[in-house]
Parts: sequence; C-alpha cells; structure tokens
Amino acid sequence: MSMESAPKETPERQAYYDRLAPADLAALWTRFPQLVSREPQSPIVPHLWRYDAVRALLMEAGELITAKEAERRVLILENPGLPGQSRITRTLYAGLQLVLPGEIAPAHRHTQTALRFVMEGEGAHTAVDGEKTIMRPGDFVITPNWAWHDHGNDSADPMIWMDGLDIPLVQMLDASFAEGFGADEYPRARPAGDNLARFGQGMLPVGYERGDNLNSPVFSYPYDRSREALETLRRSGEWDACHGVKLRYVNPATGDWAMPTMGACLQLLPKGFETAAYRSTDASVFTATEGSGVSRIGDETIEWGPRDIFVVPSWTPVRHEANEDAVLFSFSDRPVQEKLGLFREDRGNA
Ligand code: GTQ
Repeated sequence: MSMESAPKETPERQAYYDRLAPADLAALWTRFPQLVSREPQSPIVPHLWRYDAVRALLMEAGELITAKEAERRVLILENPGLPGQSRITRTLYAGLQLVLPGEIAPAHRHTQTALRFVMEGEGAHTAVDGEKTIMRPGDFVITPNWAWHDHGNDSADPMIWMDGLDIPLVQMLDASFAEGFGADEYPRARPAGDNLARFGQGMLPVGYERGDNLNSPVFSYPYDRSREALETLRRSGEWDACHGVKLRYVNPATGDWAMPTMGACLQLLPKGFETAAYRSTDASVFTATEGSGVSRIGDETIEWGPRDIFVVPSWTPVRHEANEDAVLFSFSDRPVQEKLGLFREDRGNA
C-alpha cells in the first residue's frame, strides 16, 4: 500500500516524526508516494502565452533598459505552476529576447546551453565563438555550453526571438559557471555561414574529428530549408498519427540531437489533420511559425496562432488539430532523458 499512500498516522508515530526533524531526519514511509510516484506528478501546468501580449510588454522594456545594461533583455516565460522560479518546465527555461536596431548584447559564455528560435525581425545576428549567423523568422540557432556569444542588430527593425536554456537543469546540478568577455563582440573568427558550408550540406570536411564536442558543429538551421523538407514530406502523405510530419534537428556528425541537454523539432500539421493522443515524459514547449490550431492538453484546450507559445507538461496526453496548414517548433529535455534511460512515450493505440 505504501506505493500509493503513506501509512496512517498515530499519536505515537507523529510524536516520533516530530523528534526526527530537529535531528535533520525524516521517515521515508511518510513520503514514499511523493518521492517515488507511480507516474510523473508534475507541478507544471499547460499554459499559453499570446505573442502579441508578451511582445507589447517586451517593447516597453525596450524603453526602460538597453540590451547592454540588461546583459540580455528578456522576458522570462514562467510556468504558472511554479511561479517565481524562472522556468517553463521543471528543467527548462524559456524567454523572449529583444534586440533593438543598433544594439549589442555583449559577449559572454556560460555552462548553460541555449537555443534561439526567431520570432520576428530580419537580419540581426548572433555570433558563436566569433562566427556570425544572420537570423530570420523560423531559424533555429544553437549556442553550445561554454561557447562565447554576442548578439547584435544592424537591421532597421526590432529583433525578437525565443530563448530556450537548460538553466533549471544546470541549477539542479549546481554546475553554473559564467563569465563576460570584457568587450561587446568576441573577435570575428570566420565568415558568416562558415558552419553551414562546412557541416550543413550533407557533407563533412575530410579529416573532421568530432573530439569530445557534444554539440552539433552546425549552429544555424535556416527555416527555409526545414520548411521545404516538411512540405516535400507532406506530399508523400505518410503522416505520423501522433505527430503529422515531424523532423528533429540533428548533429550531422553523429545523428544525435543537436545539443546534449535539449532536443528540438519542427513539425507540419496539414489542414484539418487531428493527431492521435500522445504523451511522453519530456515536457515540451511549442510555438507556431505558421497557421493556427487547437491543442487539447489533458483537460485544457488551447487555441494558438502564429508565434503564440504553449507548454505541454510531462506525461499529459496531447492532441493537436490544425485549422489550416500549421508548423510547430518544439523543444524539450528529451536528449537527457534518453541518455539516462528515463524517456518514455505512450502513443495510445496509434
Ligand atoms: O542570450 O546569452 O534568455 O545568457 C538567458 C540567459 C539569454 C543569452 C537568456 C542568457 C541568454
């Protein structure tokens, strides 16, 4: 019975428990069902952030503080199930970052891994270890842990992207290190686009050795290419019952996820397509690049449109339905769970 509920309390037991706390002890059997739950019991709740509402507040921040003074001008998307904890799922952080024309977010590095998914703006850049990549809507960009990175905007328009970082995971491990470079920009090492030419064409430089790098040598995955792949696969008609047409971003040198702690995917849901119920242990953050739809997440119904962001908690059944052809980007801690033998999924009967 102790798998389901704690043994009953008696005055003698309670008196005993009261003497344990001052000795920095606790009785496992009073806590067992919470500590070793039969299924994931997450405080994370399904939630939707409307892009327009967040954007309006973010633009206000643009008048209050510069990117440079803020270090990073970001509004954190906080899961209402864990308020004040700077996290969107148990292990992941997400935010929307604004870089205004002419601004620079100075070079720094940290042990947290970051991903960027571009929401708005054209032509601003992020630089990773001195290599610039120009960012456009829907582009997926990675910043490996301990890589120097700075962001800048030489375009005429505000640039907004979603940041995803493994901040809570690194915090849980007490493994955070960070340092500033001491100048706005890390010295430029290679021409823009070098990483894609070298590693992102279905080819690798002869003699390339990966060493102990756990991250993809490609750090920019342009939207137009990924979108075209989805469109071609859509026409094959072989759609996954739970996912529609879904591709994951990979490290081309290994076939593994692009980063060790976060996995990201892009999926197309054809108009009118309704996915079969699916649940998995990796809580996931979604944003739409195109189209609109409805997602039923546990008991919640979330209606989303372009650039809205929503979250699906661990082990909560989700069904998506697209009102028109829709494209969803998503990310989660799945690579970690896979490496630790923890990942589980349930495709219902699909
Ligand atoms: O762009 O380097 O949203 O260091 C949070 C921490 C973005 C960044 C965030 C960061 C960054």
